[in-house]
Amino acid sequence: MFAHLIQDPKNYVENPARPPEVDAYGQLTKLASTFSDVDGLFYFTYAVCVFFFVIITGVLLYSVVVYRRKTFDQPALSNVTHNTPLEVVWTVIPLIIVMVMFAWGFRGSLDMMTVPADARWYKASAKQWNWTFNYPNSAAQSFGELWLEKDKNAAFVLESSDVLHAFYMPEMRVKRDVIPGRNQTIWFNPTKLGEFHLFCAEYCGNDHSKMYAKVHVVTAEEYATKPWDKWDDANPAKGGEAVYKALCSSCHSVNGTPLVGPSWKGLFVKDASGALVGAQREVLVNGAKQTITVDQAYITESIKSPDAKKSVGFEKNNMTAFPALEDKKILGVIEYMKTLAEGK
Ligand code: HEC
Ligand SMILES: [Cu+2]
Repeated sequence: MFAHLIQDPKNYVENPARPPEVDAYGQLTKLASTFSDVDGLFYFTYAVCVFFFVIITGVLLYSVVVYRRKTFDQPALSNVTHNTPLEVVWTVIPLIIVMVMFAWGFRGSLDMMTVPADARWYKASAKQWNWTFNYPNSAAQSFGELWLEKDKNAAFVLESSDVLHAFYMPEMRVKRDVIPGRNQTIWFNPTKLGEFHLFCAEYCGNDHSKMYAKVHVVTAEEYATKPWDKWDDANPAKGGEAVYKALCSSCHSVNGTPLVGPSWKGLFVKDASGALVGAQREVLVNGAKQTITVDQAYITESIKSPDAKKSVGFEKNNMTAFPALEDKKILGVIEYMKTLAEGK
C-alpha cells in the first residue's frame, strides 16, 4: 500500500542507502537478528487490535441500524443500565490480554539488556548529528559506518556527548535511548549478511533525519581484515572525503553554500602561479577580529577546539569538537579541502 514511500530512495535523505526489504505481511522490515520475539509480539498486538476493532465496530454498527428509533414516539426498548457478568467479562478478558503483552514485552526487553558473556563489545558514540564506532581490540574508529560479523553476539555501550539520541536498528529489532551521562547497553546477534540501517530515533535537533549509519554484516574472513580500519595512504583526499561525508557534511557544504558552518569551498585557493595556498579568513579570538591564513594548524585547531577562533559570520553557531580525530584523518580532510580549490 505504501510501497511507493518505502521504495523511494529520496525518502532516505542524502544517504544512498538500500531501501528496506519488508516481511511477508509488509508491516516490518525483514528480521536480521535472533530477536524474533519482537515480531511475535508485534503481530499478536496487531491481531488483537484488528479482532477487537471488527467486533466492537461490528456490534456498534449492527445496534445503530437494528435498534434505531423507527418512529418519533417509539418508547425505549429497554431501560437496562448495568450488567454485572458482562462487565466482569469485558474487564477480565482485556486484562488477561494486556498482561500477556506486558509479560511478553518485559521478557523481550530483559533479553535485549542482558548481554551474553561471549559478546564482543563495541562503543557507539552519538553526537549531533552522526555516529562514531569503536571496535574491540582495535584503536581505529569508524564514522557513519559499522562492521559486524555474522552470527557473533554484538554488544554496544551507548554514549552521547550532547543531547538525547536513540540507537535504532529496525532490522535487528533493537532500539535504546542514548542518554548523556549514562552508559546504556544493548546487544543483538546479526543473522544475515548484508547492509542494514542504524537510525537515530530520538529527535535531536535540525539534522536529526541525517543522523544515520550504514551497518555491514560480513563474514568472519571479511571481518578479520578490519574493514573499518582501511585507509589508503596513497589517496588521503579520498579518506578525507569519507570523513567529511560521515562527520562534517551536516554542517559544511563543499559547493560554496553556507550551512550551519562556512562552506569548505575556498578554504584553499590557487594563486596567480597556480599554486595552492590557504585563503584569508576573518576570525574572532576572544571577541576580537583577526585575519588569518588558512593552514594545517588552523584547520587542526578548528577541528579539535572550534571555539578558539570563531569564523566571522558564524560566531553564533557552534561546532561540535572532534578532539580524537586521528592526525592522518585530519591530513586527509585537508587534502580533500584542497581538491575543492577553484580553477583546477
Ligand atoms: C554541528 C555542526 C558542525 C559540524 C558537524 C562540523 N562543523 Fe566545522 N564548523 C561549524 C561552525 C558553526 C563553524 C564556524 C564557527 C566556528 O568557527 O566555531 C565551523 C568551522 C569550521 C572550520 C573553520 C572554517 C573557516 O571557514 O574558517 C573548519 C576547518 C571546520 N569547521 C572543520 C570541520 C570538520 C573537519 C568537521 C568534521 C570532522 C566539522 N567541521 C564538523 C559547525 C560544524
Ligand atoms: Cu540524534
